[in-house]
Amino acid sequence: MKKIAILNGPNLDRLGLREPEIYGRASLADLETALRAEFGAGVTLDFFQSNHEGALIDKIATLADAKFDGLVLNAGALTHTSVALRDALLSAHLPAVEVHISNIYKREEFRHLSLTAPACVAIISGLGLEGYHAAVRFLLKR
Ligand code: CA2
Repeated sequence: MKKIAILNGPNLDRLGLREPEIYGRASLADLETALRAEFGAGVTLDFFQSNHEGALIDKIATLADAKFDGLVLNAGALTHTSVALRDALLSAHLPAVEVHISNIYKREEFRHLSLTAPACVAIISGLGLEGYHAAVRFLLKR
C-alpha cells in the first residue's frame, strides 16, 4: 500500500476560522475528511500540521526513514524563508509536491519566491483545497 504524507505549516491550523476570502471556509479537518473520502482505504494518508519549523523538518526525516512514497507540503510562510526546510526536503529524497491554497503570484511580492519549490517535483498554487487532491493523485500515479 502506498504511503503519502500531507504536511501543513504555520497557521494552517487556523484554516476555516479566518480570512475565508483568501483560504475558503473549510478547515484542515474538513480537508482530511475529503482526502480520505477520495482515496479511501487503498492508500495510507498521514496528516501532520505544525507551527514550528523544526517539527516539520523532523517529520520530513521520519517520513523518509519510514520509506513514504511521497509528500504534499504546504509550508505556509516558511515557503518564503526556510533554507532549513529546503535542505530537509533535498536530503529526504522523497518526491514532494508543494501546494498553496492561494495563488502566491497574485499576492505580495515577498510571496513570489519559494525557497522550497526547487526541492519539489511540482508546485500547485491557487487551486484552493483541490490542490491537495491533485497533488495526492499525481504522487499516486508516479
Ligand atoms: O496559499 C497558501 O497556501 C499559503 O501557503 C498560505 C500561507 C502564506 O503565508 C503563503 O504565502 C501561502 C499562510 C497560511 C496561513 O493560513 C491561514 C488560514 C486561515 C486563516 C489564517 C491563516
